[in-house]
Amino acid sequence: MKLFHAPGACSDGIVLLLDIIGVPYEIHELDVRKGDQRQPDYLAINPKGKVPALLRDDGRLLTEFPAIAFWLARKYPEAELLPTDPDGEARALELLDFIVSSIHMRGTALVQRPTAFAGSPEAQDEVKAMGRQAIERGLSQLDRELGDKKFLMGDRFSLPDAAAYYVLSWQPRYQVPLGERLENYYARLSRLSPA
Ligand SMILES: N[C@@H](CCC(=O)N[C@@H](CS)C(=O)NCC(=O)O)C(=O)O
Repeated sequence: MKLFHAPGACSDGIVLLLDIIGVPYEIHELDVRKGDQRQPDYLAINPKGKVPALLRDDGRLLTEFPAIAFWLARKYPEAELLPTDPDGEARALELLDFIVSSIHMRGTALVQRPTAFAGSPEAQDEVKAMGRQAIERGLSQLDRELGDKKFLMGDRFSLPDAAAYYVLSWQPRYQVPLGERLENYYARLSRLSPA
């Protein structure tokens, strides 16, 4: 299994999952700031030009954080990364999708790369402000979802925590205060990472 990964990107969450599962894997590192993801050799493997992408042992490529995370949880059930009852599974996927689609794609992506969404510097400032608002709303919701639990689904680490791990690790870039509860939660998640 080979993970196409950029350190400091959302693929950090997949690294965390793979390390928790404890399965052997290779890393192919890309420098997304230098534009490795848009080079023809990578586009030939993943035409989306994004990380994470997971090349499975059967030669199939999986992209999109939630799909990779779901596949890993199902492929390695002994790691217990996803509840098996329909209600628990749906709830975990609901949280995972919220973090990736709302906090990352509608929040941090706008703050970190406003040039991808608007042309003029004024419009880019507006995009950044909208992204920051989405992060504020998203983090408040995440804080409510966490409540006094250890992890988002309770006492056990599960898939949505891996997405929360990468999104919270970006806080110095988007500069929205996490608050004490999310700070403690992020510290807990960081202790699970061997990095
Ligand atoms: N929806 C995708 C988002 C992936 C994504 O945006 N990856 C970023 C890194 S966090 C990337 O590859 N950026 C490089 C680029 O857009 O050129 C997923 O869930 O995997």
